[in-house]
Amino acid sequence: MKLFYSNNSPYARKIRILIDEKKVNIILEKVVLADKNCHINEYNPLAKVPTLVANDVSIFDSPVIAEYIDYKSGPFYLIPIDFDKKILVKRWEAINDGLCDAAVVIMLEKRRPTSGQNFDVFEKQKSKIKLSLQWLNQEMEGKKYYLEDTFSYADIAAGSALGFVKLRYPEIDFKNEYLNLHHLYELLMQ
Ligand SMILES: N[C@@H](CCC(=O)N[C@@H](CS)C(=O)NCC(=O)O)C(=O)O
Repeated sequence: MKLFYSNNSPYARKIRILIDEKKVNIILEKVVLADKNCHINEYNPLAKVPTLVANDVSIFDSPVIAEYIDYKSGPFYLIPIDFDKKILVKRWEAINDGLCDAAVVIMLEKRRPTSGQNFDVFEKQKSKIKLSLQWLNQEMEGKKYYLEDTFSYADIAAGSALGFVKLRYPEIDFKNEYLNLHHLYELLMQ
């Protein structure tokens, strides 16, 4: 199996951490998306990372790759088998991925010439980031890890998303504004 990833992609980082935690033997191939010779579209028509190739089949996007890797590499699972618990984890992943989506939109808008930048885009995406962080912080109230105080894929998704938000927006004061997320992040970094 081979995973195509790029350095700063939070979606790919999520998968790389999962691979590490599950000790799965997967070849990692770094791609540079901006490179004209980048051949990721041979494996994924959307030309996005992460993309996993397993038994000559391309698998995407990151939530699907995660399910595949976790399911294929028992005997312990980081995505619960129990349906209701699994939905909680997948919902949590969706918000964390959405957080990254909003941060990426802002990042791309900032790269446009200043005269062409749309203020409304910044406001709309910033609001999504703020509301998502508030929601995640609230969900973590009184918890060590997200699901039943046990490390799971939900925590990997949060760690990757929070790391990306922290990288792009170092001005966000997690300790004062989102204390539960601050604690979770500190724990995960250990
Ligand atoms: N929903 C996708 C998002 C993947 C994604 O957008 N990856 C970015 C890198 S962070 C990418 O490949 N962008 C290239 C492009 O959109 O052309 C997933 O979870 O895998």
